[in-house]
Amino acid sequence: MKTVHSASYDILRQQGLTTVFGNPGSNELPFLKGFPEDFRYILGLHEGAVVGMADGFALASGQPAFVNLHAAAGTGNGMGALTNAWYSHSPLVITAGQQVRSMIGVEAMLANVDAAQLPKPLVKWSHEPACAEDVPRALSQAIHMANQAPKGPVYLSIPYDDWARPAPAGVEHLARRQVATAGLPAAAQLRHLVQRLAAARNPVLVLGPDVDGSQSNHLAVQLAERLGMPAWVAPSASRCPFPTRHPSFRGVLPAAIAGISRCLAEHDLILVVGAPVFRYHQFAPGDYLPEGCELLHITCDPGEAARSPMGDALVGDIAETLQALVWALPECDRPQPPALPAPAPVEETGGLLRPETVFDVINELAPKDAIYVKESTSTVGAFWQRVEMREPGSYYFPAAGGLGFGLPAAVGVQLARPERRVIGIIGDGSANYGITALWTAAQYQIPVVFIILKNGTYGALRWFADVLQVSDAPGLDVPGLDFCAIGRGYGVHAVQANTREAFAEALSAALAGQRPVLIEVPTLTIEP
Ligand code: TZD
Ligand code: CA
Repeated sequence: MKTVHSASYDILRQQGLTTVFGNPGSNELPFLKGFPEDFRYILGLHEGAVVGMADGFALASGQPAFVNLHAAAGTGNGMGALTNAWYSHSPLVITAGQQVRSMIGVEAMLANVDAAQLPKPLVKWSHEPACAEDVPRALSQAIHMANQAPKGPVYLSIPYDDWARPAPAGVEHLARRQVATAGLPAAAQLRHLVQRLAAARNPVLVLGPDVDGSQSNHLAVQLAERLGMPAWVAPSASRCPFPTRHPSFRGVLPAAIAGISRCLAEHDLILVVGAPVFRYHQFAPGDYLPEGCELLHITCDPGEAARSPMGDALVGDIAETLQALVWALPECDRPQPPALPAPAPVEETGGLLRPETVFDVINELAPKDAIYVKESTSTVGAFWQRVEMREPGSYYFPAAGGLGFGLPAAVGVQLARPERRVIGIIGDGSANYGITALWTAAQYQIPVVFIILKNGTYGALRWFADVLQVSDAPGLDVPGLDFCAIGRGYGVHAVQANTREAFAEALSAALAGQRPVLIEVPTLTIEP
């Protein structure tokens, strides 16, 4: 007899969700019963790490990732990570075990009261099926919801007595369903875009994470070259959409209203692709656009299009639209912008290493297609300047700034991309929010190189405290952490490196091996 359990595993199998990121409790055991051999269970020791790993896996694979959490407490622990998954358009199918249906009302232990309400507003869809027979269909719906543009997390609460129930008639139709989207602009819309771009005197390209998410990086390059446009990365970058040593590359825009207008002052048309307009952070009021400048926005997210305070938007598939634009744009004789000069080496004083030096060594030694998962907030500018990224899918940073992404996501990215080396560059503050992912890396032998930049402080908050003129805030330093001891405690080989040479040696050794390694590097604090 087909059960809700077997029908649901069929759906997961056919839809390619055979990796389960989870942390189990009693409500989830009936789901895990008879766990099929062609599935793998990746155990995380805290739900923040579980969702962070799944997030990295979904972003790097471009496919929905399956998560199984424990009731309300497990969901709550995972919700910080959902802030990032929401803004990075990460297709997470999150399930949580519920008490048996007859004991939810009396609020027995582990009853998730009002379960569907709990993860809102950080999911696209949240649901508890009205009866056991509807669980397989709801699971299918969850997968297709998560995977449709704009992709994002969804949540399903499933009472544990549902799994053993018989599956309803017709359930076999669910597993092979395909839901496709057509996202090409209409001919007139495309013509209008082309006309406005061709008429611009000095257009500029601003690229966001969904360019990388749709693997359109090469199309962005063609577009920039076709129109002789400089290319910036949209502020608060969570992915790398453009090769960073291409002559057109200009860097990441500042995350402030006035700062963006200053950087783009000479332009008369800004074309934003695959990013919100804009992900501001520090409040620096000013004009949204430089004087006399217009903005065009291509996005896969109707919410992004609607909430922008300026410009005209077109909602569509990023890859299809860019490809159509590249084909339709006429040749243009505007010269290519000159390449930026390479960054000069920084002076070391013999004390703590500067993060710039650490990045120079990484740039020298890491494979050309290395993937960087970054969560060290004071070193973002230096990293983008100094570490070359060429390939799509080379950079991941928490899209909502919710710390606890970096360390787990590095593990998830490495699981999704075993053929490329993943280097996690994590601050000594950030590392603590997702630290238990070290255990998962050790147990499953996932060979991430974790580089912990230890400056003893929440560096970015020190900078922010200056901006906000708060000179006396408590709680900004994190002294007394020994990440080598912590790493070893979780089963990860760990070394400390205090000099350029020692760091180069440690990194080379880590890259030569095939096991997870943690390198702790005491560093100076620099400004983001
Ligand atoms: N808690 C969570 C979950 N997310 C956050 N973003 C913060 C707190 C606040 N926060 C920041 O926005 S940056 C930062 C904190 C605590 C400092 C991170 O310190 P770090 O990196 O050591 O990882 P730097 O390079 O020293 O800034
Ligand atoms: Ca720090």
